[in-house]
Amino acid sequence: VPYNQEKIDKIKKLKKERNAIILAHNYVLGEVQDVADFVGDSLELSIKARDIDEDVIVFCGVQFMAETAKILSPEKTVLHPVKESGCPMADMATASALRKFKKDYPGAVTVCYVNSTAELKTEVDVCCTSANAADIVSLVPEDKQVLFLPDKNLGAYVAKQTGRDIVLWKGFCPTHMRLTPEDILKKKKEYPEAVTIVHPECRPEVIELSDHALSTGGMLRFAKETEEKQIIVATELGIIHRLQKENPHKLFIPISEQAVCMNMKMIELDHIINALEKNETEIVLDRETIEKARKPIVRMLEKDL
Ligand code: CIZ
Ligand code: SF4
Repeated sequence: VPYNQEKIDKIKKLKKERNAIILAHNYVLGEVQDVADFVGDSLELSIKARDIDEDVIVFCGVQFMAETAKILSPEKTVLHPVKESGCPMADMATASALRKFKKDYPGAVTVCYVNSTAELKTEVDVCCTSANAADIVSLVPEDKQVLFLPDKNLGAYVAKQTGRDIVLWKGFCPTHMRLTPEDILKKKKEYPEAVTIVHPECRPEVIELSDHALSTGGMLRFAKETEEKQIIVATELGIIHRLQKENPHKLFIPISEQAVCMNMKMIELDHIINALEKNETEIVLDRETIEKARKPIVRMLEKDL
């Protein structure tokens, strides 16, 4: 019996009482992933949030993810158990700064990584995630300039994949930026047989040294399908929980102990109990923001620019 069985039981009971579903991102604490009804990357979580039947969504991830769930299911109650859990990358691009920036690129198409605020999404043409960024950029007509934000690393990677000339915003993920080529080289030396998978939020020189750049959802699929037995994982450490659970006979080697996003680790079981008992903290967005921010997300989901 897990040491926290009492809390798990309490969450199950509250969930039934409130007709709630728990969604969690691949980076949150293992015990939170285990109590969730669905765990995924941000694209999978968006699709799930759009199609949900329950009245209440408890979103265990960072703020922008809970906002995206609210935008896609505005009639549902969306609870974010620790409201301080934000994404520093999302905060690197404000709507007013983008409005100014766009003036220099009239006619350009703005492609916005979902790791961004709801307010920013009201000012962009289409969203993407790390799982579909190249597909989405490929939908932009060849004669149009692409502005990509907020992540310069994902943007540069997509430019390389698609062969497009992309104007990059200067945002980044502090967690992935901490990972260096030396980290990869060190692990490769220790595990010469291993294959390396990397998140495209990493620096270009880190991606360069890896075998496959994938979203967290892509990493999980890769790990299941590959014949490889040793896999170096260059992304936030929370993903190791599912990788190891779903592939008990393979060895997953975390790139570095530094690869931790503190924001993703804030949510604990007690916060989920509190969220369901006290309705904390409800995501509230005004009608206009929801309507405007919804457009680029729906364009992404329907691949219709
Ligand atoms: O926050 C991140 O870095 C995300 C959304 C990763 C992923 O691939 O799901
Ligand atoms: Fe934001 Fe990076 Fe944390 Fe993802 S891992 S939530 S991009 S800071």
